[in-house]
Amino acid sequence: MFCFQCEQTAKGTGCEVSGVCGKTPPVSNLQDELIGATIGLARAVSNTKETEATDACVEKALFTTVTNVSFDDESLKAMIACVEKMKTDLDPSAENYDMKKLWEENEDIRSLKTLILLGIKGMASYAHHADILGYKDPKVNAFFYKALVAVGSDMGMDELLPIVLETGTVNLACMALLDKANTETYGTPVPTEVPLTIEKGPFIIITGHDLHDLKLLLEQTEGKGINIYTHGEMLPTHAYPELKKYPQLKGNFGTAWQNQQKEFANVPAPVLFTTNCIMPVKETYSDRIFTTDVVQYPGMIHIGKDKDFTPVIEKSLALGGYAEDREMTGINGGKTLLTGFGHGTVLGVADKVVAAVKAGDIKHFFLVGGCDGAKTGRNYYTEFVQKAPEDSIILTLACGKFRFNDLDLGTIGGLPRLMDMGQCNDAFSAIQVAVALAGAFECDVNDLPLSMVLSWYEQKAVVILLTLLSLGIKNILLGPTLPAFISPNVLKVLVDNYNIGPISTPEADLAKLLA
Ligand code: FSO
Ligand code: SF4
Repeated sequence: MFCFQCEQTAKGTGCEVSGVCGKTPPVSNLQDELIGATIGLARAVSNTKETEATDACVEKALFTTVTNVSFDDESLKAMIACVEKMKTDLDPSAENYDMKKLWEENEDIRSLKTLILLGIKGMASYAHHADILGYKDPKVNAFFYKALVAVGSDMGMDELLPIVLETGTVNLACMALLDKANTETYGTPVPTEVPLTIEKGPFIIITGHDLHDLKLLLEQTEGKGINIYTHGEMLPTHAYPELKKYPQLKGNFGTAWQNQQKEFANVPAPVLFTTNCIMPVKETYSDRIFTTDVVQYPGMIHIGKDKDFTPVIEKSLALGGYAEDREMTGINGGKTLLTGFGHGTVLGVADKVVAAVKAGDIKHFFLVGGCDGAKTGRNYYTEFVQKAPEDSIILTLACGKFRFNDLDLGTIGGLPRLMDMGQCNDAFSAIQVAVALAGAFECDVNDLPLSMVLSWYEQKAVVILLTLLSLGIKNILLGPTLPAFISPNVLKVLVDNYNIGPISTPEADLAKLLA
């Protein structure tokens, strides 16, 4: 096996014996085979024509190979067979691609092709969520084929580089599509305080990014005496009017994905995984894990397309939950979390924000966002937020925020200093706010008192980074380490053009960014 797609890759260079994430060599090889077959399908489509079925298939295949999504060889084999059949039906002469060729390529070509491939994996997850709600953008789907064909091609650096940036540009359209899908379906998020106390009685924990699964679970648990708690990236769903109206949507359980093996260990409730970030399931809680959609783990009960959550509901009732209310806290001891500051809310008070900047009450904005992960160096983000000056606003998103989202940072001019914009895909909101601020101050986004301090773990973060670069955003700080798939020459291009750099210490970075 060879895989270097995520931040925790072995030795910072690549997993070759087994995955640090728990991915076994057979699963890794099947995932490569699936991508190779999907490139074959993309070739077939480019010789013929795409269909709704090929679009959905490509999205699903790409999403399935994102880190911490599927550990299940049987479902991967079934997916490969399905992609193969679809390809053969369209154009039997189209050849699959051998991913070994990619891993053995010249390091700069490999680096650029990997950026494209990982970018479309992340983007495919967003396209898939939008698709579930009935929203599609043909430009996004067309790009998946183009990008896949490029990964399997003999293109050189000059041809690949523009496709890397195009990946970012198309992902902006894809995140906009998902934003539209989510807000048109569930309403514009409103600022919402989310309790961390788990009330007594049966409950279900739901994690991942899929709002539609949560909605269906809320419908199916109505009047059953079961409470629902979000986990991880599901936290921002509390802010959507059409979801928060359900009285049994009570609060949030636990922190970010990398703590699940500890946090799920003694909980008298089932956990439903709707998207990624499932870790190898420990025996202590394996009877309580349920998966749905692309998430698959051998031996766990998988809820199929019918979305009948009865097994989860029955498990919850059988386990019964806690006998008394259980007060829980965030990492820093906070008892509640605040979310719901999407572009709708923040731009709704834009005049207030602009006035506070003009009056000198707000001197700087920081976007501290991205994924969480297991590395100890990630304390950087907590310290950064704690040490940021009191006249600064912190915007955040994705699961990295669990390091600091229970901190009370106070307010400026009636606005909370720490504003959670939502899931990783809500980077769209951050971009909207940045563009609006640049408009209000009649300057370039790079001339705003705004700094981006990002954390990455997997492929969605990769594609968001490409989007920011495609918008010409400079001076991004990235941590906890730079990706293994960025070759020295490609890094030089990124540094020369965008001045991207690694995080150092909170003190030094704050001094640099505020200078
Ligand atoms: Fe976190 Fe996982 Fe949203 Fe990622 S839950 S690490 S960037 O999947 O997707 O932020
Ligand atoms: Fe290693 Fe990450 Fe790939 Fe898992 S996803 S095999 S940890 S590089």
